[in-house]
Amino acid sequence: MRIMQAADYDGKRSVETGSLEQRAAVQSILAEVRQKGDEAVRAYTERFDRVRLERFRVSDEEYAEAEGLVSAEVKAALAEAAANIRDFHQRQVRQSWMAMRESGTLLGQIVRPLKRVGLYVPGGTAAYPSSVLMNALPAKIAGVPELVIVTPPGEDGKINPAILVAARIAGVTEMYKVGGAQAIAALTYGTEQIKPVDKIVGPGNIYVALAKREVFGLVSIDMVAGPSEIVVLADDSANPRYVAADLLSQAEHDPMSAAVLVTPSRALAEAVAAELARQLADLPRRAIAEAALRDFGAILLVKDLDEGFAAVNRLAPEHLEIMVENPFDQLGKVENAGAIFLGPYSSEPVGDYFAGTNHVIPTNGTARFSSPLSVDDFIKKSSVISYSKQDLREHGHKIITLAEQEGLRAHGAAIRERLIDFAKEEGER
Ligand code: HSO
Ligand code: ZN
Repeated sequence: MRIMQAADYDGKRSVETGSLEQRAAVQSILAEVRQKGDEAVRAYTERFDRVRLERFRVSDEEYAEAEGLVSAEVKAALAEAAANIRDFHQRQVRQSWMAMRESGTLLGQIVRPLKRVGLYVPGGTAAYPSSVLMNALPAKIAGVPELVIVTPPGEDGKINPAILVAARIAGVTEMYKVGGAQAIAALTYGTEQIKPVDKIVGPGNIYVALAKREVFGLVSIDMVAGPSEIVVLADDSANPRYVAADLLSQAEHDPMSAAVLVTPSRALAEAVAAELARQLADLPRRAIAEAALRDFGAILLVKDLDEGFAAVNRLAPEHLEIMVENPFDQLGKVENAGAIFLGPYSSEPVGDYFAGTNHVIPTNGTARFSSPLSVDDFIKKSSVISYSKQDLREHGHKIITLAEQEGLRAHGAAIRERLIDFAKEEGER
């Protein structure tokens, strides 16, 4: 991998906005499904997934059949991962609150779950059961009563059994064999077989991403996440074998994944470059990882750790590993990073699968202003105002002042109607 100065690497990857043709295709799919419902969904499924389905909903028998197709070992590991994810996300739950003032006024916030959420799960080789858990469990913990999965069927009309098993572990029992932009359309507008949702989450291909962007506003969506990224900040104390292996773990996701080492040590830089070449050799996804390292990977030399943190904060990576002596002493220097892994044993895949933190994390520098998927993404809040007579009597004239300054007479009048009564009561006393 290229070794260069930190200042020469910008790491920005263009956000996929799709070609004109792709956008037009998505728009016409959305319009068709909106007009014709299931009939259009069926036709697109036949065209893109090469299977004709009368009913889209996955049956109880299909869930049961999947159970027999997944090893006990995988099931047990998924179940334990799910328990860890629940544990971590349980701590994010917010309480509704009310605050009463002495004047009798009460203000508060009611926290409620979204009612119905759709989770898109990609098909093919990008069908990750771990991502089903990461998206579904925070929704469940938020208290979302209706959580539905849409996912494209294979040509045999079936769904990857591990996806079904993960869904069952997460407690999702409503699943439809529909993918692509037609699935996003069905979730947005509703069809005879699929009821519309309030929010759509989950990763998908370019058509799914474009469709989500298009329907945003009619429904809510999660972030549109890009290819995975990892930045490792390491000094001489780091093991080059570990560093290289962790870089490769994210490089194998996508030819556009970014894997970057930032280090003040030239010796480590060279050792990691050699390790990368060695470890790449027998990876099944070597071609993908190689392309990612070639086009978006780099080893950045810095003069010291402080310059290293400046580079990290500029990149705002999805995943940051800190492999230096006493990593905790350095934690405060991280301003922008989606997930921070400390020390030699916090390898990134620990977070992808098992620790309990969410693996849906902002990419492409967006950790500057956004956060990993959490329970917050599945709730909404309502403000509650119960104003007391005493407060309105005391402060009403200020509200009238502000309303009149804005030229909004009716606003002022709404307050004045009450103040008139207060004045009358005073007079009667
Ligand atoms: N690292 C990916 C998530 C994932 N890894 C799923 C393995 N499976 C998100 O950045
Ligand atoms: Zn991963």
